Amino acid sequence: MSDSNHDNLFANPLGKVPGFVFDQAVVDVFPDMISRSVPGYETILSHTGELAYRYVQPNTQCYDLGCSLGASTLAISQRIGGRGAKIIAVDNSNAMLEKCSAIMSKTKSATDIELVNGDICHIEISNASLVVMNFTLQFVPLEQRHSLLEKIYRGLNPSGCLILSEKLNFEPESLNTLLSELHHDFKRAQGYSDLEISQKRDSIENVLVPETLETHIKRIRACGFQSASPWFQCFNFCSLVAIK
Ligand code: GEK
Repeated sequence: MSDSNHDNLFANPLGKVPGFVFDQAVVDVFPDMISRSVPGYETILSHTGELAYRYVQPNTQCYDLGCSLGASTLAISQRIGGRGAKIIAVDNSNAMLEKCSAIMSKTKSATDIELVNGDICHIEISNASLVVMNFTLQFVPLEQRHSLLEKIYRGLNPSGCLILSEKLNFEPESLNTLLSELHHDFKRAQGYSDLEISQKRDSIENVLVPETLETHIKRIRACGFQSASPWFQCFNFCSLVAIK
């Protein structure tokens, strides 16, 4: 994805900041946007591949839910070649999937990859040894999150693995403020201005709805997973692994 453009979508004053959507303008800058906005993104991607190497079983399916441009799918495919497993990569943004498809057609993969244009709350999940949701559940309406996790649990084979990466909320509010400020310091160090940071925050509010780590773990366990733990955290960004 080296043809990525620089993200300056929020660089000029926008007046009333519109709600964030995954449209063509976002797609055009997406790799730059996510790598300069999510601390630890590259680590999470490469370890998604490592966890795939451990958990993906022959002749099963892997799901990349909210695949965007396929970065997690590619990290998985690089580590599971020759197992006869298939990756099903799902997103409901047409613009994302179109560019994802162009990227996939230029990339050699030893794994069968199917791109699905659909809502992750409505697709079928079956015969899965790995389900990855890297920074996607946070965009799913709160009231649909439990049933989505239940569906993932049902679709996983015994000992199957869920990787869930999310932006987190913290309690009390003073701790939340501290971790948000550390995140904003990170973004400043990545070259974002105060205006870009504050307009992006306004745009994403009510679109990206973070929850606490405790809420995630409680929900995962309530759906039946035998274990769940963060394996990575940087500021208010975390990646969890859960085993059926
Ligand atoms: C990566 N995982 O690079 N159904 C399908 N797709 C959805 C839904 C939904 N209900 N809601 C949101 N999306 C990727 C990054 S980005 C994270 C994931 C971010 C899609 C949305 O269109 C977008 O492509 C993706 O989820 C979230 O590892 O931008 O912060």
